[in-house]
Amino acid sequence: MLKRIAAIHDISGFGKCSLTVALPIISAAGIEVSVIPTAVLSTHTGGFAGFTYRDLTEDILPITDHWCSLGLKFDALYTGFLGSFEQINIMGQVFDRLRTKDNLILVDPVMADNGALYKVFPDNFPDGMRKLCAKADIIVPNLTEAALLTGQDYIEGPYSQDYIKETLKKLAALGPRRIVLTGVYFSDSELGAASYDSHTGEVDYALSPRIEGFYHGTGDVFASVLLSAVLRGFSLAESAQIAADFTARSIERTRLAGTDVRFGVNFEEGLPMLMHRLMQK
Ligand code: PXL
Repeated sequence: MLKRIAAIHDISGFGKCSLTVALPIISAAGIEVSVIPTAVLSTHTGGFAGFTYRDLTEDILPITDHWCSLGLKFDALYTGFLGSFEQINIMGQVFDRLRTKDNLILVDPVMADNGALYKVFPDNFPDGMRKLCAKADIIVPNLTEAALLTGQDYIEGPYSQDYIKETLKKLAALGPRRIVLTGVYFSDSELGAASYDSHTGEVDYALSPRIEGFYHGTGDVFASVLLSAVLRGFSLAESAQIAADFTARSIERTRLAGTDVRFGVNFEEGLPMLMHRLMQK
């Protein structure tokens, strides 16, 4: 039966991230996607001056309540960029209303990159995000977000396996059963993710060749593929590898084309291959 995800992120009109990435990827995976927009922006906030920003905090619970009144059920709830600090608490209420005994909650604690909290967020944002992560089944932080969530100092790689394992365990101690940590590398030639299931203790690495440059929206591409693969029945480790490969190929295509790094990655031309890979389950 067709599965259904509720994706709760902003809409950045230009710059391919959040909902403009989640929608096509999840749909291509053969999964229905409903959306709650957290904010509407002209572009994402990463490198464009003068972007517009319409906060939709007040709309989130009324949308959720309308869905509840219709008896809608979701196989997964997927949150990303939240439009305000207040939305963190509201997201907890959304989970309480839409959680069933067997749906999956994936929180991507989008708030930071390259060692720094995004400028649009207040300093206490990580404290709120830590509480939201406690309600999730899977979280997908990058290494900067992991440092903010666990209270560790951010350090640059290459990392040791011990450091990554320790970080994964500290993140699991916040509450979520499964962690997929992105931005992991043990040498300069590769980059990818580490996955951890705190019930089994299993740690796996999903690495792909590293492509130079910092491209926007790649975390959203990764998390959207990861969740799609998990819902299609792949293991967490397999899903992380599928997501790492898809993201790396998208970056490679974009770099070859010489596209402005703020414009997002060319994931679109990878969708046919992704569909093929995901349909094997
Ligand atoms: O890709 C993460 C993201 C999502 N949404 C908005 C952003 C960013 C990262 O900068 O600014 C609005």
